[in-house]
Amino acid sequence: MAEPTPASGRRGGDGVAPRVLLVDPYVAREDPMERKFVELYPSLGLLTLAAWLRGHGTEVEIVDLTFARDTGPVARRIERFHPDLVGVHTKTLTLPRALEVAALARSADAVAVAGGPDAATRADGYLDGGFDVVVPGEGETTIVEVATRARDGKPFGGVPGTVARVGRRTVRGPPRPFLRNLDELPLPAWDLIDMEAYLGAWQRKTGERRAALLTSRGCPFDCSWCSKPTFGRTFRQQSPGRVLAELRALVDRYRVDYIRFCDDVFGIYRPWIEELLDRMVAEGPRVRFECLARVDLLKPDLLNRMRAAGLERVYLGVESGSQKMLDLMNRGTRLAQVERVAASLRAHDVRQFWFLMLGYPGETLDDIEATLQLFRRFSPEEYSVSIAVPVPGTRFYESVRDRLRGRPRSTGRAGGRSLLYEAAYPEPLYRWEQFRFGWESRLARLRRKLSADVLDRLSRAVDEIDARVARPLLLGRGGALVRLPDGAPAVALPMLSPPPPGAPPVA
Ligand code: B12
Ligand code: SF4
Repeated sequence: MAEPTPASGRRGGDGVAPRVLLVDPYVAREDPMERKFVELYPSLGLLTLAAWLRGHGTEVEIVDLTFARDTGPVARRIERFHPDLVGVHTKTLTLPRALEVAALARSADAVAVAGGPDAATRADGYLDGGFDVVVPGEGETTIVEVATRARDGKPFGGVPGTVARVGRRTVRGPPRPFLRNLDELPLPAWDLIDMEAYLGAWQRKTGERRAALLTSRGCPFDCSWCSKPTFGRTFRQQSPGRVLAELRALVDRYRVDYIRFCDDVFGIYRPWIEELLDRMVAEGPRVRFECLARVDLLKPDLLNRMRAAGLERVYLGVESGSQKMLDLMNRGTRLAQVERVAASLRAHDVRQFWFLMLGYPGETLDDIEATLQLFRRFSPEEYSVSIAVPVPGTRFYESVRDRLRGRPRSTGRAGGRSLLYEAAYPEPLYRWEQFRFGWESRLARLRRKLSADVLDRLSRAVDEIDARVARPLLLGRGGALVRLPDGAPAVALPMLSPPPPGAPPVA
């Protein structure tokens, strides 16, 4: 195969602006989690890329398939816009649609480029599937160069920050340095998508006009199961002033009144978050907000200030109720911190969403029990309890590499609900444990309707079933019977209907 060059009739040299069509192939109605767990926000990666391209002499449009039925809108836009390059944002879940878009691009002689978390972890798969180029890391500077080459009909092999095919060889260009100063990023190109579709959907659902905002890129912590394909362990953040400018634009242009800060961890650097919160209070705009935080960073005085600035809901990576497991995961957090923060959030009337994980190597039934007890004590308003997913490129993955079952996946459709490696116990045991968390959560919601005594008895009833029936069945002779062969579809126990609310991590 020859090195890919665009055959586009638009090749125009220096005088003509390259044309780039960016596509988000996520079709919400196809996401099995969407109705229950997914909260719809546009991809900030794609909106920022678009704004950056626009600021660098490129004509750019976006097709966002979130509210569409299929890739029809992409075909129609390609026909009208004649792009030199079609750039696709990828997640594991959206792979089939991404490949369809690549085929549409190629049939229109445009260069097909894939970027985002999924393409970053398996570039070869995307090149095999019809993409010309993959951009596995930060996209801004790289896509400008790739778009110019696409317009000029130049080859892509060896371009920094890309992976491309030269003949049959996969050629990885040298790494592209990360942007040093995130304040250089323009405001996301909200005008290129239908923001009202998102805001209106939120308004109907919650009465609030919700939008997402990102203040940093990357995370300096090193949890052993965490995959960071795009930004690695780097950490950069915008100045509080730049964040406030974006906040104001959202409020002024779109009447947004609720913000989701989408950072991997919000407020890692204490002086930074203090300045941001103080200025939000002093200068406005006043919005309510939610974020993902670490229990070791949420000190009591900080929590007070966050609440005063509008904090409504916090996502916490609690993961386990066993200190031994937190240490094995290299979480860097203490159980005492979880307990302090959980109690404090309750006292401040802030909703808490806990991420919990079962099945990490080294976990025993006692550890699972400790997690359930912690969950019972604090009954977070929302939670997700997933079965540990060994994602390629992580230390966890390396440690179970010789025990993988079926095709290893990064988080996607079944992520968090299937056992993807030979863990200590069979998959049905973990499914059963997920059910127990669901049961506890339902009981907690009935607290106002039923007496403490009745609730306690219902809770103990499931403990009894667990001790006398479920565990002996799943781990003893019966356990051997339900053990799944490699790659077999998950066997749902009768007790697991309706499915446990333990969803895979949403983000
Ligand atoms: C915020 C967030 C959400 C939000 C908003 C989602 C959205 N619309 O993007 C919500 C809560 C809605 C969400 C939902 C889901 N999410 Co989410 N989410 C995140 C999170 C925390 C931040 C995303 C972000 O804004 N990053 C910052 C931007 C700047 O980075 P970026 O998007 O990667 O883009 C840069 C580069 O990747 C590259 N790039 C990206 N696209 C392209 C395209 C081209 C052509 C090029 C050249 C470059 C390029 O350039 C960009 C700028 O530098 C990430 C984790 C993370 N740290 O990235 C998970 C993450 C992206 N989510 C994930 C998942 C699985 C989901 C869900 C599928 C969950 C589910 N349903 O089960 C849904 C899908 C919903 C959707 N709309 O796609 C996974 C994806 C893993 C994978 N391999 O698929 C991640 C990586 C978390 C994880 N580690 O598991 N998510
Ligand atoms: S799990 Fe969260 S805190 Fe840990 S490394 Fe990943 S992003 Fe950072």
